[in-house]
Amino acid sequence: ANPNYTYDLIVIGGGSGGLAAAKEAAKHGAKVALFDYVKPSTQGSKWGLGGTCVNVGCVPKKICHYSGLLGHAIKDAQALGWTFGDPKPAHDWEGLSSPVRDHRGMLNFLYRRGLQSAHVEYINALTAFTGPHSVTYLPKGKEEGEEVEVSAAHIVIAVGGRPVVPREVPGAVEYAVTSDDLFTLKTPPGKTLCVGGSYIALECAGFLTELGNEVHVAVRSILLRGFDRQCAEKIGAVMQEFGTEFLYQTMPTHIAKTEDGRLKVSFRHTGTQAEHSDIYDTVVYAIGRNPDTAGLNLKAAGVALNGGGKFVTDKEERTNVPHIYAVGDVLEGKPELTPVAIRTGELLARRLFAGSKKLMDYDLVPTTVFTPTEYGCCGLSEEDAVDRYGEANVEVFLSEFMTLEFAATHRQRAPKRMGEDGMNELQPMCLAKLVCLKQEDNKVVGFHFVGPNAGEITQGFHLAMKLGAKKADFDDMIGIHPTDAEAFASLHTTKASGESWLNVG
Ligand code: FAD
Ligand code: NA7
Repeated sequence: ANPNYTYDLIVIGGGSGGLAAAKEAAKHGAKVALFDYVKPSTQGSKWGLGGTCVNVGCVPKKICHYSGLLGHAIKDAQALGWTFGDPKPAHDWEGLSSPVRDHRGMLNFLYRRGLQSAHVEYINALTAFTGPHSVTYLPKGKEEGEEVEVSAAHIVIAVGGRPVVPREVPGAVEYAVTSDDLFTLKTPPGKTLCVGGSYIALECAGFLTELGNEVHVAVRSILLRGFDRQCAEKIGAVMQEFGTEFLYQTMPTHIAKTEDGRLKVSFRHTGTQAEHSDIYDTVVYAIGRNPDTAGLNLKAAGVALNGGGKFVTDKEERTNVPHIYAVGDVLEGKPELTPVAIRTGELLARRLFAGSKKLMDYDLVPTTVFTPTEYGCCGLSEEDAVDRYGEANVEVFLSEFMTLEFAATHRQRAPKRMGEDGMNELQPMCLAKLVCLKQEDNKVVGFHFVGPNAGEITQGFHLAMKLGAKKADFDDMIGIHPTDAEAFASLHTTKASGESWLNVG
């Protein structure tokens, strides 16, 4: 330990990245302090140690997603011989939000204990820089003026981000909730407006629809920007068939409380400028997240931010100040995902305290959008592959099909969608797609799967991609029958052939 400093390492932020860095550093003998403090959301929600993922992100979201899937499974069960007595199956919001709260409480406890057994000093306080090696905080129970200053040889910033609530939309700050509040709302969400067209808006809209709520999604442009267009559109189409209502090119302009306590939302169409309004019980904003860096007093340490409040780091996650590092959602241009934050934090700690040279590899990071029909992907979208390699060098193999189980249960469209085009059964809801590089023997540069359990399926194929799998390797696979993933062993139709890639029956 360096006697000039209180600690070898100070970590600011006890989320995915910060916890991983702190524990790994302590494992290699470093004296570590970790600061974590949660500022209340615009609606006053607060939570414990663990950061976004554990408290208001991946974990509660996945439990809600599972609850939604179970709702659909109950319908399938009835089509396959199950009967349910009286009263009929119905969803009780408190019956979901209460286990979400309990699970989160248990994880908060486990994380606190984990820091204790790793010998990391956990300081539950907001902190800010006072110099290049020092930070200040107000210990619990102390009054203003009794702040304490501590120092470290190295400092890791892992403060993550918070959801954007647009101050320019009157009523949004007062009445709208975000993912910081939604999973533990005290009252059932009821008729809900989700604002935003990406990952979080669609996941929230998806499970709320599956739980039986009327859900509208206001999308200002396109769905899932940055993802493969065909897959993004498939997700939109399938969600719509399940009953989610999309209001495209539409932005809320005003939110007001009605006399009976509901929310009147005024909208404007971004093209025609036409206005309309509707009444909701809940409005959820999911229009992106801002890095939580404004209160860090970075100028005291001389650390620079980009225009969006994020850190531009070198390949060792170093900021412009050599002993100050950043990991997780605060990094410019890196995926905002928990496993990325964790791995980056661990590798950094090993480089600092265990003599490792290994760098974080941000290439081929897999991800999954947990909409009712999930979408998992790894590598390039078709559009990005064409941009990078040229259309002539890209071959796309694909197949659309229906999951056997859903076909057998004759899954139906949402009641209000029935008969619109004379069809009551769902269109094939799975899409398996490989984006390949012709000039490299059809090396797979993009893996995409829309369908049930896409998260589980994509994890394994991520390994194949890391190992440089080619289309011929996929063709050599023996399928596991009957599964959806076996489609990847027999993708014969190319998009360029003009043949139909729809496989029915
Ligand atoms: P965070 O986990 O946000 O932790 C930062 C911590 O620092 C927070 O506790 C914060 O309160 C604290 N802090 C901030 N400022 C200070 C300060 N000055 N002093 C002390 N403490 C401070 N990722 C996935 O991989 N899969 C998913 O399915 C997924 N789903 C998501 C769903 C939702 C709704 C959301 C919002 C996110 C989701 N994510 C998902 C993203 C994932 O949660 C983040 O990428 C991850 O949590 C980032 O970790 P982090 O360490 O950068 O920051
Ligand atoms: P993203 O991925 O940053 O997407 C933001 C979405 O919100 C996107 O569809 C935007 O449309 C839309 N948006 C942005 N600003 C507005 C305003 N002012 N009004 C209406 N709509 C708007 O955010 P998420 O919250 O979904 O996810 C953040 C990360 O957390 C994500 O990377 C996950 O890893 C976890 P656009 O396409 O820009 O027109």
